[in-house]
Amino acid sequence: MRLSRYFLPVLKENPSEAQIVSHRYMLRAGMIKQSAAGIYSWLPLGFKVLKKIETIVHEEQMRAGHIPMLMPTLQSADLWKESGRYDDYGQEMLRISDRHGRDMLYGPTNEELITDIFRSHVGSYKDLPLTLYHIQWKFRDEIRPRFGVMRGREFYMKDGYNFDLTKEDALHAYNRHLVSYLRSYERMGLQAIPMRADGGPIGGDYTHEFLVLADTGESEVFYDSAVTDLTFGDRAIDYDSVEQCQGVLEEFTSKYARTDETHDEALFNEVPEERRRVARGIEVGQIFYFGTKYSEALGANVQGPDGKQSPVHMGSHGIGVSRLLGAIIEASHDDKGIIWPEGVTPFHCGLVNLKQGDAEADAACESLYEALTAAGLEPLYDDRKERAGGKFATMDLIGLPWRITVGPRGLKNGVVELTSRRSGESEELSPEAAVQKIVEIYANHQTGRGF
Ligand code: 5CA
Repeated sequence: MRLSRYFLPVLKENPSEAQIVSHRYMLRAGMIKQSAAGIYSWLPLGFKVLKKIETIVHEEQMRAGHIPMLMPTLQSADLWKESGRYDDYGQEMLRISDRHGRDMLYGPTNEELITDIFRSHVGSYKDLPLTLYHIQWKFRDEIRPRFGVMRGREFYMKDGYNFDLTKEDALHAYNRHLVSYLRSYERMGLQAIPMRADGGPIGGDYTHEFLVLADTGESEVFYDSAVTDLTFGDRAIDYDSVEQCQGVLEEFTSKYARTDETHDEALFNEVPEERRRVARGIEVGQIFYFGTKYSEALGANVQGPDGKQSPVHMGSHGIGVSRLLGAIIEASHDDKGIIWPEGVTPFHCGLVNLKQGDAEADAACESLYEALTAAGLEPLYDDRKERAGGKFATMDLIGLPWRITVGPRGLKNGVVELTSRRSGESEELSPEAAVQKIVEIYANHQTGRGF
């Protein structure tokens, strides 16, 4: 993409409404624009990162054997009346009536709708196990929408639902989700720690939240610092193996890590004092096992091998896709702007022409642009007639992890400059070697595809 043809409305001033750094940088980097409290338009740069995160989530869900689909944002209230949650959900639910006076709602989550789909089409254990998921906009009329996409009213969420014959099978589905979530967050360059949590309006008493540690997080968390040493890495996993998935769950949840809702001071005190941590975290996902809560309420039964009918065991599993942009920025930035991890960066590298209009510099940039594109990478070429300082400031703000700088002086010696946004270090390389290095860096990252 050539910056002269892109739509990147960066702001020079700090927007006064933004209280935390991710919100500030998302506005300043022209990623989002507020449309109403807690509701945003996703401008091209923000949309690009959103789609990369979404792709990673899809890839990891499908890898775990979960099946993508799509349910609507607007739902009829009837199913919610059947489950009893229409009255229970409270003011967070946006209630609408259509022209015929029928009660509708903008879905805050989809347990009822998916259970209805299940009961309409599945009646036998032979069709199980089954996990269906979608990535769709949700609406929760939060009392205090704030911090930009972190606590929106309209937000983008992956929600998945498992259907199993027995509690044991449903717990395997739970563990599968835990593993796939660890993989997903790591691909986004994040450490998200599973912590025992509370079921809230979804229900169930077996649930973990995934938290990214950050001072600006809304949750208070208590943990054994040893949990921060755990990484999933690129180990192989067989999602059908009950033992392997259970093993990962045990490895990642046996140390003390809880949100304030489930915090137990006596248990916490058993952690060696030097490893006890009280901090804040951003909740980027939650998994639930709630048994037969919805299947009983909505009559979703399956016939077992013994011919008996019983309510199907379920859980639901969410990832805050739009919130993740904020969480990643909170975890990865400096005072100049965002520092995108390679896995989610909107463009793989920036290309800065220090002297636009200089025949040699222009030609070198064009050929770098072509070489990077031919290698399957997406460069963002700043081809505007701007001062170098302004170009660098924009690149630093939008946070592409790598930048190639091209100028007449370097070209005389046959070199361009390759700079890491994270370390700030630069090296001089031939244009071919710079391309090669970027190609190698991305060969080691499973980047989410975007568009
Ligand atoms: N049905 C279940 C699991 S699919 C569910 O709704 N879980 S949830 O309530 O925990 O939401 C899942 C994730 O969505 C949360 O972990 C959080 O990351 C994200 N989320 C929830 N509320 C908001 C909000 N107001 N703004 C942005 N993201 C949110």
